[in-house]
Amino acid sequence: MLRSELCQLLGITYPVLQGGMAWIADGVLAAAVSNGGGLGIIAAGNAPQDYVREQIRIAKARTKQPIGVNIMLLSPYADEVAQVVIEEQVEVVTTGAGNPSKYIKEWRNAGIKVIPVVASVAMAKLMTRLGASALIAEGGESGGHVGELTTMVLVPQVCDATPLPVIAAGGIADGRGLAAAFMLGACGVQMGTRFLSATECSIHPNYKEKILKANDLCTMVTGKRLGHPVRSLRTPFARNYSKAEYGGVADDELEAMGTGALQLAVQEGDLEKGCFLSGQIAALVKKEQPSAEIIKEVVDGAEPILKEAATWVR
Ligand code: TUI
Repeated sequence: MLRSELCQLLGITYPVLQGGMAWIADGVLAAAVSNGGGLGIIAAGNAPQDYVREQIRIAKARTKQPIGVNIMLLSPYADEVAQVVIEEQVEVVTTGAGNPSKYIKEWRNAGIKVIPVVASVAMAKLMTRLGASALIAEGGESGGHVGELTTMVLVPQVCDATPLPVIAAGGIADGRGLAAAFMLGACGVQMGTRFLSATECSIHPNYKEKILKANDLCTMVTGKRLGHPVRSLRTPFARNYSKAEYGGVADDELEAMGTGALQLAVQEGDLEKGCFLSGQIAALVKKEQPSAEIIKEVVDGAEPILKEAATWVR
């Protein structure tokens, strides 16, 4: 069975994490992933602390396995949510879209395993120095907030820069991706887009359908001008936003255009005004299925590849 040091570190069966997708990854999805042997992660996104606390309790009522919370560092509620994970005794915290330095010591003192997402070698080195338990090296193939580097380029460089376990993310949705991540030196993967099709993922049916119908060129990146590049499906919203971004619309107007667009996609399935976050790998997501089945399929797909690799002529 495919296992790695990450399984021991986090107390999970398979080295698979579910990405903390804002407004999407709730307590129900996280519990299903953890019950399936991976690590389920609740996304705090831009939500206030009460929402996050409620989702943690929902997850804990559904699973005895460890769960994680992803703290989106651009959130106005990041400081409060940082306390909630301590109060609710969450096992793992991942962070995204920024530098979590000021929180790490307190989380570690509370016995929480801290796994920051890094998008550069410099950030990987800083997080290692400050006492992270592991790192997620996320390439720009991923959905949502993206860095500059691709997974192929980032993962081996982060592995060289740290003695910590490295989890690869961005562009991974099947056994080939998991095997490739191991080849690059990672000891686990985080998948977001693949879990959008999970039975337990409660996004609007329009969102699921768009993911299941996506092709290789279906995503684009917007938001670079305001310094927060975000990858989403190429929809009317993304095209209009992009036009505004490069057409001289003022910063505050641009900011206002993006506000609430993700919720409109997730909750209303609004095909015109919704922002449908997705990674570039959406075309590999073929059907709706339970989270546990997704994890099993990915792990079972990687095993023969990694076995065969041992026989390749070098
Ligand atoms: O965080 C994500 N993905 C996300 S967060 C999100 S919600 C959102 N809402 C409004 C604006 C932006 C996002 C949707 N998707 N992924 C993890 C990730 N973190 N990718 C890249 C990074 C990252 C980038 C820079 C981590 C650290 C970093 O450091 C910069 C610095 O030096 O502070």
